[in-house]
Amino acid sequence: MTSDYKLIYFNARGKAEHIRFIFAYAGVDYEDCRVPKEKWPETKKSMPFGMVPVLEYEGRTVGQSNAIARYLAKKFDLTGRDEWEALECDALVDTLSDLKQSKSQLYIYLHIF
Ligand SMILES: N[C@@H](CCC(=O)N[C@@H](CS)C(=O)NCC(=O)O)C(=O)O
Repeated sequence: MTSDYKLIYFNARGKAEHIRFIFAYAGVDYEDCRVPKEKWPETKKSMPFGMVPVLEYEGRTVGQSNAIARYLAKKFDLTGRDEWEALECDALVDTLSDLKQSKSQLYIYLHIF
């Protein structure tokens, strides 16, 4: 049986793992397509903005990890009990992005300077 959803990313956690968590938590089947490094240059040409993660669903394709995560969270009723809790979910996502940003800035600083 094929699943309705296809998530395309590399064989890494990176910007796709929170989307995989949403599928797992919701118990929804999806195709976890992990592009091997050697196939990336060819695959990149057909990805929106040449980047992944990408979600395919019902013949449509979209990129942007957090937009995909929010869309699925809404569909699977994982955005909290009310608008305030939905806001708290969004705030948590943005805080995690800030933390990742600071981590990569620290990594660059430690390895370049
Ligand atoms: N804002 C985008 C960024 C996506 C992004 O940076 N994807 C990287 C992997 S983490 C990528 O596709 N890199 C390969 C390339 O640019 O060729 C998102 O959150 O989905």
